[in-house]
Amino acid sequence: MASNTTVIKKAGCFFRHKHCGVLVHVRNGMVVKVRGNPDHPISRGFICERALRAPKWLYHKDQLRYPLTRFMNLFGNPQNNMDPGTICAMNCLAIDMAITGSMNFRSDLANSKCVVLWGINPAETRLTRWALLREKIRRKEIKVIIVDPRLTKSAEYADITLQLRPGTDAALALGWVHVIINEDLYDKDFVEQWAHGFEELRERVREYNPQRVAGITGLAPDDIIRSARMYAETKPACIERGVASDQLGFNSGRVEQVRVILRAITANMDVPGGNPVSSPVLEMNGGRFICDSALELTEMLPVEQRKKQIGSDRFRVMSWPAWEILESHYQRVYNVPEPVIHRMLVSTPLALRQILTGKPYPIKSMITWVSNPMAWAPNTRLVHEALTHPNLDIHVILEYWMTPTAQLADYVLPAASWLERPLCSTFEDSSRVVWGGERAIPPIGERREDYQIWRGLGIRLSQEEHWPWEDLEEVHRYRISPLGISYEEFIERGCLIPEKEYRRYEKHGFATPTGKVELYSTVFDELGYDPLPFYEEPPESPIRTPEVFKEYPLILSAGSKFMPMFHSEHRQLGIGHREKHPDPLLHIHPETAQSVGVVSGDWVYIETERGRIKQKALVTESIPPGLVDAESSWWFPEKPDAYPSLFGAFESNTNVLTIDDPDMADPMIGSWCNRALLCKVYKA
Ligand SMILES: Nc1nc2c(c(=O)[nH]1)N[C@H]1C(S)=C(S)[C@@H](COP(=O)(O)OP(=O)(O)OC[C@H]3O[C@@H](n4cnc5c(=O)[nH]c(N)nc54)[C@H](O)[C@@H]3O)O[C@H]1N2
Ligand SMILES: Nc1nc2c(c(=O)[nH]1)N[C@H]1C(S)=C(S)[C@@H](COP(=O)(O)OP(=O)(O)OC[C@H]3O[C@@H](n4cnc5c(=O)[nH]c(N)nc54)[C@H](O)[C@@H]3O)O[C@H]1N2
Ligand SMILES: [Mo]
Repeated sequence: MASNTTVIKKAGCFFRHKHCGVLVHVRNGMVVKVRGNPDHPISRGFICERALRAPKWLYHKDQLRYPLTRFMNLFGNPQNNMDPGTICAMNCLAIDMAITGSMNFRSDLANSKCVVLWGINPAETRLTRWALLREKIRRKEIKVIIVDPRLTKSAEYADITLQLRPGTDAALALGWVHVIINEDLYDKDFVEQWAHGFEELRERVREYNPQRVAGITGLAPDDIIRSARMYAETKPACIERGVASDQLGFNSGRVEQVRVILRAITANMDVPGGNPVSSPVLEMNGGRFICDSALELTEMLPVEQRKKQIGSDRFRVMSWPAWEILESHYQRVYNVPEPVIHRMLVSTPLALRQILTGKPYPIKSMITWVSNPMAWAPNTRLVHEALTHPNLDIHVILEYWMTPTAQLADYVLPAASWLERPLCSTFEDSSRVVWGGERAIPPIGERREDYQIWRGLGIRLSQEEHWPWEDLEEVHRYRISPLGISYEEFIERGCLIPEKEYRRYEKHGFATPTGKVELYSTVFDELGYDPLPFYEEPPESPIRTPEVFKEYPLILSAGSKFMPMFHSEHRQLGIGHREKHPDPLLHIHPETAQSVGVVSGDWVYIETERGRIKQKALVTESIPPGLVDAESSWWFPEKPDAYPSLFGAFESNTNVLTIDDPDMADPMIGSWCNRALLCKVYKA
């Protein structure tokens, strides 16, 4: 091949939680250009600025190319996964599984006539969904209800905007159930045949009348009623959830519980345009695609080892106790060889405390990959203390860059990026679509696929028989082998979208103990939780903690996500993202700004009972008075890596401010509280 020939590789972008199909132009073995793939069935040529700037990102001088030490031996883990999923969607998955035996938090926007954007800002965070929604709005095909304290870009297009007081989501949702039952707007056939505990639910929601809910949420009673009617009467309707309600502490799990109930009683569950029920392992081409669950070998973990999962006896819905109740029902209904997914994640605040105390047993080693806990995890000082504590003998990280977390690790191994490895993803089986893409270039320097590092570890532990595939491409070829298409065809198509069968429950019921959607959850009951949903004030609020409110009179959301950043990534200078968005921003209403003597562009301190950070004020009317929103996960690669700076890890990161007390976490899940906090703001 002539050296100046450009080769085009069909890769799958991995800069966010959706894999757009991209065409990577490679010349002389170098990535020179990335463009959208117009033939990709889902992304259809869409590409965002992050992927456009990928060549600058890939060849940035600070990218890690060589290991910063050698590797060694570890392993042996009772699913002690410290993962942000606890406060990001996987908590909803656990609630959905407990109540319906299936996942239903995803929405079928394409076929829907009414969407509830529940604490989600797709214009900044779900760009392909946003494009689809805009198109449907333009064609007047969809009504839009927004549940968000801020006026986001989507609010311009909304039929009803509900700017509720932060953290009161469960009350609003219960108010909707009240209206829907009271006004006979529920689907009697579905409720009669497929729901368990309707009478108990009716009794419970009696107290959540629109007047009372208006008092809690700060909304007008009429808006609560109108929006409940619109959701219940426009068929089909779906609820598109965002991450804010996953991060409310105490009441988070209850928000999702009521949303499941809403989908069920309006018969929007598992219909086109509603919230499809997904039993991912089943959906994948009838079990013919080899799922993550099948590769994970969850069932091989010895039963006595399960009990050791951190917090398993405490946060029981996202752990083995729930799985053990549900497993036989999954088998009864789905009858597939693989275990059905049921994410079991530990509550990060508990895991960090266990590193420090060594109780109930010591944690001596940690492997971090695709993660920067010094940025994302709650209580940055505690994270720092745990990661530098002598109890933690060894910490290995697989990374692209030196991050504040990598800076504290004993071994830093350079990871191959999405341009240097092939893709075959089902988002850990939470999607029925299988995304695929080829590697654009071989790994640079000594970078390895994350998989190869894990495999190396497995082989050192004499587990050869479980790691027969040498690299990811071999794994991917194996995974699609039962599908009857070649690997090359898979890459060419860019993704596989198996046909969706709706209302499958009509054949075999739901995978719950009653075989129905449990409006009254027998699983929660058995695990020692209230089987019915209820509202509870956030851990910190003008009502629960008026004495704190006196000193910290503003409500803080920490914090909304924004383009072009993805969590703590893309902060390096020289790619173009930081140049566009150089500083961490605090959104503040003009009246609030005036009352604290601040104008746009001022550096301000944001202080809670736990600590203070510095961000730049952005005065805007999109946020209501009394509420401020601070961007999360900030650090500064250009600042000194040495102490006390540590890349500015403590300067502007909202996780210095959030609540990580396990007693204030959601008692079912262990998720902590980043939203609806109390703070004060003053000029720096
Ligand atoms: N650009 C960009 N895109 C991303 C990401 C990123 O970091 N950057 N991250 C990805 C990931 S992992 C996730 S989880 C998603 C998150 O995507 P989103 O769910 O859209 O996340 P947020 O922007 O955090 O929150 C959405 C909205 O919740 C509102 N909100 C705050 N408090 C409350 C409350 O108490 N109740 C309600 N109802 N709403 C509230 C905020 O005002 C905000 O507009 O984005 C994904 N996409
Ligand atoms: N206060 C507050 N905290 C939050 C949130 C919030 O809204 N407020 N949001 C939470 C949410 S929703 C989420 S999802 C989390 C996000 O938290 P994380 O998912 O941990 O995201 P990052 O902190 O950006 O860390 C990702 C790191 O992985 C590296 N990386 C990326 N891809 C790969 C790869 O393929 N291989 C390897 N080895 N490394 C890779 C990147 O360089 C980066 O340093 O943050 C959570 N934390
Ligand atoms: Mo997330």
